[in-house]
Amino acid sequence: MPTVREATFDLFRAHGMTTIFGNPGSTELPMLAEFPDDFRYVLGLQELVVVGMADGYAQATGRPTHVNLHTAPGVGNAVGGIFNAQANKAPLVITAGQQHRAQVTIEANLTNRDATYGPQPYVKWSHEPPRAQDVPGAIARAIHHASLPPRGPAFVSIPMDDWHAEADEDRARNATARRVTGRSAPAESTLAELAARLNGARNPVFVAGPDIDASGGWDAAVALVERQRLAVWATPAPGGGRLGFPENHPQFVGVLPPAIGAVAETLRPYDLVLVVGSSVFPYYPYIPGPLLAEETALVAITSDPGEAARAPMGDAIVGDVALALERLVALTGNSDRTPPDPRPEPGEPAEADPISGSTAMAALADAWPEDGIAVLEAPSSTMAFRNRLRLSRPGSYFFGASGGLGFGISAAVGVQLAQPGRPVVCVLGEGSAQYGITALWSALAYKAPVTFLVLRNQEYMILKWFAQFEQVEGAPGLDLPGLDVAAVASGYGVPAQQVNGREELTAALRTAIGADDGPRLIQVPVASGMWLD
Ligand SMILES: Cc1ncc(C[n+]2csc(CCOP(=O)(O)OP(=O)(O)O)c2C)c(N)n1
Repeated sequence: MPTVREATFDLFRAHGMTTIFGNPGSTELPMLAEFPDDFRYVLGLQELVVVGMADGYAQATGRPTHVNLHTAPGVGNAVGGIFNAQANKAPLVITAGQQHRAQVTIEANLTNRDATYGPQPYVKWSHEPPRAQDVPGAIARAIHHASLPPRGPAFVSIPMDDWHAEADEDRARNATARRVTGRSAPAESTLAELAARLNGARNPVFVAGPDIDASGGWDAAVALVERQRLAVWATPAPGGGRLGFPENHPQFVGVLPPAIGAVAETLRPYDLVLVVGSSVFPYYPYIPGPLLAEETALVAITSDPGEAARAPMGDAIVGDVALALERLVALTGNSDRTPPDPRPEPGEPAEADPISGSTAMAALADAWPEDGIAVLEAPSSTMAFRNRLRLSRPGSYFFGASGGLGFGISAAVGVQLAQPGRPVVCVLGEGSAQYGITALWSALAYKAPVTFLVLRNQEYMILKWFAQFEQVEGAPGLDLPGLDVAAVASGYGVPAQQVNGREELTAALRTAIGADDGPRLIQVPVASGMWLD
């Protein structure tokens, strides 16, 4: 008779989940005992980065990914990362240890009281099995919840004595054998109606969201846009955790602004807005105004019923984004509309000492490898990055869609472990870098050859910008004097240097991106400012 532990590891094997991201404690050791050779354990030194690494790995592989945390304090540290993973729609199966069943009721030390409550608002399902024999079935259920659309984290708390218990062989075998799939196309008649609306529209526009990339709809999006000669906007940057469309394409016109009034103004020229794979919309600052101009209609296609239900305007069609796009390509005709004017090439940024964020992004664009992947967490240079890098391949851009910092360094490590053949470059503000800083150790330990580029402006620039916008004066805590991330990285053993100016930066980036034996970190002083181009 197999133990619960043996049955559960078989379940993980059956789902190809043989990489576990974790930070262990005494309550997890029974699960990790006699760790099988065909599994890999990736250690993160704090739980926020454990979840962040798994998030990057899950998104870059497209597969459910196991995260193992230490009872209440581990889950507590992880909650910011779980919030990110939910926004990123990362399919995480999060398990956490729990006190021995014999001591839960008396609340012995490290009992995770009300274990299912901790992560509850941010997970699709939160559970502690009533019997040890239910553990494999509960984890199987968590895998299915995490993997079904909309993808996202699911949580199971497991008392530490459960692992040695005898499994219920029949239940475990059935749980391991089951396959659950959830890709469904919208009804053909609904898509045919939408295709007719598109064909008949005077000036329709396409808004590309992150789920185009996640669903594998990239080529179909390009085919539809070209056939219908649509202008393409990217969904507002805060929610654009992935790119939905090649940003060097002549029909790509820019990134939508992230506020109600400004979105309506930008979309005013269009009579039909087709939003694909995005919420409507990931707004952030509140700039009031009409949701859309009166003459503008909107239809969103999303695999997420929650996104469809909460959109404040327009129609929504729920179904798999890639399948819907493929059908729309077949159902729409070739349009003879005039395609939009291509957006201008970025100009040479002004010379200054220290360089601007725009100049730093120009240097990165010069050094950019064909098959590079970007992980971005550099708030005041986000728009300069989007304007200057213009990434054109699927699976090449990851951004924390919730806005919770700590995603950058850790997700970059996870993405690199998932994509060992592609160079990963992680662009960071020096403030943002601190939340995930311990993941530098994991990058080195697992020889993940990520190039970290740290923009050092000695402040929380974006918060100063928000302070102006919110008409807040005299707020404390917005300056970061003397924070030397290169020195911190050296302490973790990561080869690191500070460079100055565009030429030194370009040369250092080329060298670092070319290295494949482990991580490198480059820090460059940049001037204070919001870098929009
Ligand atoms: C977990 C978390 N804590 C705090 C914030 C608020 N916050 C947003 S941006 C920011 C500062 C980022 O500073 P830095 O990375 O140096 O970038 P800069 O704005 O200077 O470009 C902070 C603290 C957040 N988004 N997430």
